[in-house]
Amino acid sequence: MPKKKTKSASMSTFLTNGRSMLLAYDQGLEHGPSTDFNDRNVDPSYIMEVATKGKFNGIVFQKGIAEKYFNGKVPLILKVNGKAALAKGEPMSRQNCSVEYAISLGAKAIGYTIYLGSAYEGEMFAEFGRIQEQAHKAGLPAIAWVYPRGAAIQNDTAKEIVSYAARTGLELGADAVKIKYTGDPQSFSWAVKSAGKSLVFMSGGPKAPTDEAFLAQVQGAIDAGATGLAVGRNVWQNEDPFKIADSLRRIIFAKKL
Ligand code: FBP
Repeated sequence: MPKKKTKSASMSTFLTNGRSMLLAYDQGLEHGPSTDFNDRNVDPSYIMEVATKGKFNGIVFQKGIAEKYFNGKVPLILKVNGKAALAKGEPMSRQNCSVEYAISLGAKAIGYTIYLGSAYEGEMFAEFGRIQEQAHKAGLPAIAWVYPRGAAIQNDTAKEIVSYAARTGLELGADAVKIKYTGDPQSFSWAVKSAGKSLVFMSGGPKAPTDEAFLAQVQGAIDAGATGLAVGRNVWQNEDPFKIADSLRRIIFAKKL
C-alpha cells in the first residue's frame, strides 16, 4: 500500500506526555544584546547548557547561533525569519534561512514569526505558507510565533486579539502557535479553543517582577489547555535558571493531557 501522505507534521519530538517546555534565544537579533543580555547570558554556550541541564524539550536559535553553538543535545527549532529592533514603522520579518539549510543544521522544527495586523501581514502569510509546505514535505512541523503588532493593534494581549492570533496559526497551517498570555485562564482558554489542533505555547515576555508572578501566568496558561511554554528572558535572565526551570517543569508536566 502506498504510504499515506500526512497533511501536518507531528510535534512529538518536542513533547513529554503531551506537554512541552521550549527555550527561546533569538533576542540578540530581535532586541539587541544591550537590551536583554549580561556577561553570562550573552554567551550562547551558556544558553545551550541551560537548555540541556534545565531539561528543556527544545531550543530556539537563529541560524548563525545554531551554526556555531548548537551541540545536538536538545532538539533544535530553527527560526527562519527575524528582524532587528532599530527600524520603526510597520513590522515585517523576512526569511533569512532556507528550510533545507535549517535541516542541515539539525533542525527538527521550523519557526517563523508573523506580525498579525501589520501592513505587511500578507507577505508574512505568503512566506510562512511556502515555508510550512517545505517543512511538511521534509516531515518537520512548522511553528508560528503569531504576534499582533503595528498601528492597527491597540492591545496585543486582549482576548479577541490573542484568539485571532491563535486562529491565524491554525488557518495558515501551523502545527504549533506561540502566543502571548491574555492575563487569565478563562480568556486564554478561548485562544486555546480557537487554535483547534494547533498546539498552543505561551510566550514568556519580559522578565516578570517575581518568580511567583511568572509561575502564576504559566499555571494559568496550562489550566487553560496550553501545551506549554516557549520562554527566554524569564529563564536565562533569572539568577538561577535551573531552579526556575525546575519550577516550570513541575507546573507544565504535573497533569497529563
Ligand atoms: P521571551 O520569553 O524572552 O519573551 O522570548 C519569546 C520570544 O518570542 C522570542 O522568541 C523573541 O525573541 C521575543 O519573544 C520577541 O519579543 P517581542 O515581543 O519583543 O517581539
